[in-house]
Amino acid sequence: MARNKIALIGSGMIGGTLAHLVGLKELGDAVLFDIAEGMPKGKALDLAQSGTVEGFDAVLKGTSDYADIAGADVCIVTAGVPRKPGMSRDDLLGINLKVMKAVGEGIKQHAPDAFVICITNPLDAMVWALQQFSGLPKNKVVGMAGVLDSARFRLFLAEEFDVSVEDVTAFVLGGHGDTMVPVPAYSTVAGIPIPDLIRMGWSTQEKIDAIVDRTRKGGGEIVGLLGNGSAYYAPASSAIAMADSYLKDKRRLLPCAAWLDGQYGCDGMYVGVPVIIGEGGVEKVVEIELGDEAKAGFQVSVDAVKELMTACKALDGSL
Ligand code: TXD
Repeated sequence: MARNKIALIGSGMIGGTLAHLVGLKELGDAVLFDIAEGMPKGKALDLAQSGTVEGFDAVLKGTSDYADIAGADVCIVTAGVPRKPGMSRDDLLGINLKVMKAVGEGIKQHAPDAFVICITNPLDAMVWALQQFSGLPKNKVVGMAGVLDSARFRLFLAEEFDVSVEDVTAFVLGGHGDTMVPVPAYSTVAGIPIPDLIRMGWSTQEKIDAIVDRTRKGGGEIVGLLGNGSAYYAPASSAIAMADSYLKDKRRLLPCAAWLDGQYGCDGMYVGVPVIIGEGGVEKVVEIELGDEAKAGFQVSVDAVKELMTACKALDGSL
């Protein structure tokens, strides 16, 4: 049986880590695509050589030619540029929007049947633009942010409660980072909701609020410590969890930026909600009832995403 083919569009820090995970987890063969010429080839060769030691047989190929992604089962998109000093948000948006256009056209032409996971920031607007430019079915184009935000939330909660990360589940909604909306009532330790744990004296509301705040700023904390670039291990692991659920039809329920047409009062946009990912892509958007606080927080998130979409439309008339 042929191995799965996973195309990584953008072979920088996250792209390289994704390829390593694809090999280690034996998810399939990986194509590392980048506009930079030698770098993806060098990474592919280095990673293939790590496979000799690790004992995986994946074919890893570096390329700058979209033809090489032909027939990919999954495309994970990290292509773009990070914000540099002196660059406004609109400058960044303009550049990454053009990148999404090129990537969308490349995927449309060479891998129209793929499940596409976008990681490029600003996430919720870029995944929307990528779907529009590629014209792929909306349930086959999804954005990664919530899995990462909830992973950060879970880690901090596990540390606070002094329990295994395995037993902590966290529920987050909304846009990536600052506007994420954690829902403590649906976040648990082995099924015990956080509000109950507070009542049991395991923590205090103040401590949980501080953890929520740290989670929202989780990306910035790492950027500050690294001094150069942004997080890549946890973002790569998060996208791999989504790809794995699709390729193995696991039907995991994960928070992802998904296309909404009416759910949560949103129409024609992408924002972070719980979805089921299976062999059909995003098979279901799970609509939960939100309390007033979560509802208000979600609306702030939605408005922020809409503002970015308006800015994208002003930059590219075809949107
Ligand atoms: O939760 C999330 N969604 C995120 C998002 C968490 C962490 C980082 N997040 C964003 O992912 C970050 O703000 C960036 O927009 C992406 C990728 O992060 P990474 O750390 O991998 O960035 P790099 O190392 O700069 O890699 C980007 C690569 C680089 O090699 C460029 O040469 C390439 O993208 N690039 C392109 N590839 C293909 N096609 C085009 N047009 C292109 N332009 C740049």
